[in-house]
Amino acid sequence: MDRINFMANNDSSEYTPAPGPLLKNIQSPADLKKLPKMQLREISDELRQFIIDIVSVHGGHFGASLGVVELTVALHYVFNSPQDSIIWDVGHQAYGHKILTGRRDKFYSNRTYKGLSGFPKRSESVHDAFGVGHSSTSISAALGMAVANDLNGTGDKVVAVIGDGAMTGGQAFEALNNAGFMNKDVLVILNDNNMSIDPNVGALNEYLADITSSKTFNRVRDEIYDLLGHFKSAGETMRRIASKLESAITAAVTPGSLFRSFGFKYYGPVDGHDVDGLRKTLEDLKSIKGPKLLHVVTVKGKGFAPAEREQTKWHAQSSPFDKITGKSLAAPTIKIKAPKYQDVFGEALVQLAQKNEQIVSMTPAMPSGSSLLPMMHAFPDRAFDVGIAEQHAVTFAAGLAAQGKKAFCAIYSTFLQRGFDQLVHDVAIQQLPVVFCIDRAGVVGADGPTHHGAYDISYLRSIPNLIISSPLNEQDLRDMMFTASEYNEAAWAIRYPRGASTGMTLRDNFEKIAIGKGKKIRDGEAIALATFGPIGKYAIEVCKAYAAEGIQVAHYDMRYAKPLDTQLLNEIALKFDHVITLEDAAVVGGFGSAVAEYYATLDMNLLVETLSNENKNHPPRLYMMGLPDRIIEHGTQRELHDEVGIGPDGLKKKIASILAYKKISEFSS
Ligand SMILES: Cc1ncc(C[n+]2csc(CCOP(=O)(O)OP(=O)(O)O)c2C)c(N)n1
Repeated sequence: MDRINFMANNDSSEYTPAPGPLLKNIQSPADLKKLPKMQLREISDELRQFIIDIVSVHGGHFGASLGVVELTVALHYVFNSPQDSIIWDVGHQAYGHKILTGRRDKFYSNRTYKGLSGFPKRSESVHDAFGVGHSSTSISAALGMAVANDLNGTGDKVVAVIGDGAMTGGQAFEALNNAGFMNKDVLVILNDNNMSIDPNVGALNEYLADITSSKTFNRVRDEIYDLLGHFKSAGETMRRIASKLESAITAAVTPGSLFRSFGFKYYGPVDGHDVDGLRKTLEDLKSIKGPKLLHVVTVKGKGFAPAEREQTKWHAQSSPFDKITGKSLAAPTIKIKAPKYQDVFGEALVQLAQKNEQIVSMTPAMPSGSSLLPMMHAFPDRAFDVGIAEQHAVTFAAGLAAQGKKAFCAIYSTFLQRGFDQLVHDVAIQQLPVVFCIDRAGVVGADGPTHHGAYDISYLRSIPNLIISSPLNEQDLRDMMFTASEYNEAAWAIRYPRGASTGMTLRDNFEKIAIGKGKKIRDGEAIALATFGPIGKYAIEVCKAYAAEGIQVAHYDMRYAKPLDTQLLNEIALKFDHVITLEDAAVVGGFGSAVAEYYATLDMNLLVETLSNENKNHPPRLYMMGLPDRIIEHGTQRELHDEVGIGPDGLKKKIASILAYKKISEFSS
């Protein structure tokens, strides 16, 4: 029944901590159901300990899974997966679910190359009802499944587990709106831990906080009930009035009126760490028809003190830590690390904002991840976390730009996918000069296919009034940001990858870089590499290696995918018969495609006539290296680059094969 198909994993540690005595015997939800109710607390404790033990060795998302241990146990105890579908929004909280559904002994491979995915994934297990990674999709998927179950007459149940952060995403509200109206049998569990990755923000968050802290609601409710008590001791008419008044007031002031207005029955808030209470509530809810929302209050990082204290830091851990103190056990590094591209962005933005008071900035829920925090601290009135709301972030930036502000929208490539229409409709058509700082462009590593920033060049390149650039290194990133900050003719997208920059020494000042112009990095003969973005580092490495063997391969850092530096491409076309384009992005519609489009329409004869006296009547043969047209799974960035052949080895091989081909063709001609 399981869809798991693992490849052998030879290189990473396969250490698996010993599971507790109850957990040891659980390979499926059916095994869990064999436990008597009174052992649910014990199994929850064992599950939590197992998550702590294994993540402390192998890393991964952490706080969110600890927070839903009891909910996970209760859900699998009461519902009947896989017939009943449990959909985990985002999915970073589903470690307990994976461990209880047959993947405990493979969990060491979580997020590693060819190992388990860090998110629920349909191809991995029948218990992963729906693939996730981006937030706020669960209610839509649940509604679709509920309608299908209805049409099929199965009577199977559907549950969506969604966090308070994910609930701020517009799609969640679109789905609530539709589900309440369609009156289908869907259970939405709102897992409210008052946290996104960073502290959750927005009016919804305050509404939920009001319910859970009970400050407003409970006080008002208690006072009204006291008052009603007096009425009730009066005569029959007064009692009837009191009763009517009570229901009206109850609807108005008891928690959940927002969800009720969407057509959901609201239950809660309930303690999400009381597994017995959860089990009972879920059993009751199972037989209640129609759209229902259960509001569960949990603590992110529950049961691991450092994670409860510093919830943002412990959202995810990439290196081993002491499972009691939380202290990092990563080997100390002597080498001073190069700053991450996102940190270079964060620092440069503050410096630019100091000089230019029109600069404002926003992030959809990733202030830590995209390093907007320094700007938010330095200029709290000019930097905004808008919640998990990418579409809104883009149009919000456009609104600011319409009023003359220079908006820097810090956004991950993969999440900007959500804002495509806003890019076209609100930014490009109105020619508003928003700067998009597109983080996590290219493969991101362990988060895998839902998070790779593979498509941004392809989806941006077709939009007019938009510059698309990518720096070769952190100095260029700073200078591109500066140039973009002073450019007001159109929007500008600067893409850069996850992780460390080159470590070069940076100038304090900013310098303008020419728009639409690339740069020759190294001269050469016969073969030219035209690279786009920081992946050009592989070209630098490979060209050096070839030079050591006496073979000169030319390298051009093209800097812009739009506008293309056609002058430089002409020069390359005249000089080289073989050109390799290299990018960390989908080849379909990417930078290489842009070059191919240009060369396909290039009139070589005209070019030769005007620029050179060489006898060349065809454009160079083009080799486009980038992400192939298939889903790229998870692994380290380097493993993935190597797998698809765009790492240094792949590049060397490609050059070698061209050299071999040239030799043969020279010989035979
Ligand atoms: C569309 C989208 N934007 C941003 C993210 C990045 N992200 C992953 S988890 C997360 C926080 C989710 O908060 P919540 O739903 O409350 O879950 P919790 O981690 O608190 O359990 C964010 C912003 C994402 N996965 N999807």
